[in-house]
Amino acid sequence: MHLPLVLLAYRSSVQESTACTPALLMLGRELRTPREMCFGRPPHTPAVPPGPEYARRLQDRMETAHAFARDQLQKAGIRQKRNYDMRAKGRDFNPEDLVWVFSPKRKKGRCPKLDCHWMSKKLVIVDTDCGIDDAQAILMALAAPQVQVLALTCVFGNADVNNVCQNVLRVLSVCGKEEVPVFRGSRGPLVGADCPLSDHFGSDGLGDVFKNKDPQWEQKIQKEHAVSAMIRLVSERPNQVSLVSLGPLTNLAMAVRLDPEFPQKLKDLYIMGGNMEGKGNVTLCAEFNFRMDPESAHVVLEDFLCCTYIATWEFACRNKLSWDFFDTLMSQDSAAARFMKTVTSQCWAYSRDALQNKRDVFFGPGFVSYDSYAVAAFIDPGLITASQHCPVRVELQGTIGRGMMALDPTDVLKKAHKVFVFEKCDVEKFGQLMMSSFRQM
Ligand SMILES: [Ca+2]
Repeated sequence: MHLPLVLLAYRSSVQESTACTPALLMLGRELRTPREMCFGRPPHTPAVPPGPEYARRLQDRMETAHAFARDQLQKAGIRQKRNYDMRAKGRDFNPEDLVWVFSPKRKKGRCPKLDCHWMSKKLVIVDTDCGIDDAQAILMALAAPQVQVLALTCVFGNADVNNVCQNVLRVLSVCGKEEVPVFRGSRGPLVGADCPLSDHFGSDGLGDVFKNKDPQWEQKIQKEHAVSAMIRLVSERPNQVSLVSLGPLTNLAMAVRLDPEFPQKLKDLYIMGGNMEGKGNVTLCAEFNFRMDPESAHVVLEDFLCCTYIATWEFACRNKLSWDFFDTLMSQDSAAARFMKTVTSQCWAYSRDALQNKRDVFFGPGFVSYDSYAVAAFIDPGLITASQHCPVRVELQGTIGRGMMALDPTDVLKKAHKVFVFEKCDVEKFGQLMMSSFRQM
């Protein structure tokens, strides 16, 4: 007589705890009911005559069954989540993610969840010294439908950090994404300053084309420092947030000094910077982002033991796009394209006069949007078709070598941690991603 009692308890506890329809009672099949619960001694043994005592015992038994059913329901939920995580082909999903469970390709008798490619949004913090190519890279991240930019953290580099903040705000307003928080970070390198700020993209970083400044810009910057914001946002979501670094690595080095666990809490790290062939763009052997703060670059490559991907200067140059592509990109009818056309219009870095700079001398003429490679690799890892997996170290000494990144494929340094140094990318797909990001904004 008490088997129906157990079923009744299941049903009521399901309805109580989930407020779901009786269809959820199907879940009862999932529950593992101990044999003695169904077939053990019924509540009226030893014999109790009908009356208050019998009712009390029955009530006790009901409550035990309720508690058991609730516990089983919780465990079933955890079991289902674990099974999904182990077997599904898609990415992990997190609490509060919205997922679509219907699959038109569903085969009869198979769980639709296991046929779907579940995608939760990829979370990212972009650390930037916002010059023109950063602006383009940020536009790309903001336009990607599967990406959520948690924060933009600013660092000195292409311009003074205050200019960088204003440039980031300008990019956000172009694409109507003012809700993304902007944090001000480091104003200079960890040690000294033996390299002047770049005028590569004009003195303000955006080609010196904007005469009007937003008088309210300072109020739009968050009060919290970029480094503490970075640590907070990542600590709140351990192993879910990627970090893309597009400028000198000062904020990142400070983050690991403040919180040594910070790198382990990151999902992964993408860096635009450094070099792999000893060719430099700012000094003979060093790339700009690393040369602006070699000590920070050193700290990051020694202490960030998370999965790390590096788009070096030579990699970007070797995977350049054509100037014809650039013309098509800029002539699109969108706010982003008009903005980029304006900021590149008077910038010598976007001049096509061949052999005017080191890049053209080494790699021939072409359009290179450096920072976009790091963001693109984050958005679609499939774009990278070849990379080296090896330890790296940044040289701190020397008039020629300071700031240069050295690759160690033969393990001379005996470093346990290896990084991925990009070698080749699918340039056509990269161009398509860039083109579509301009179209959407
Ligand atoms: Ca940059």
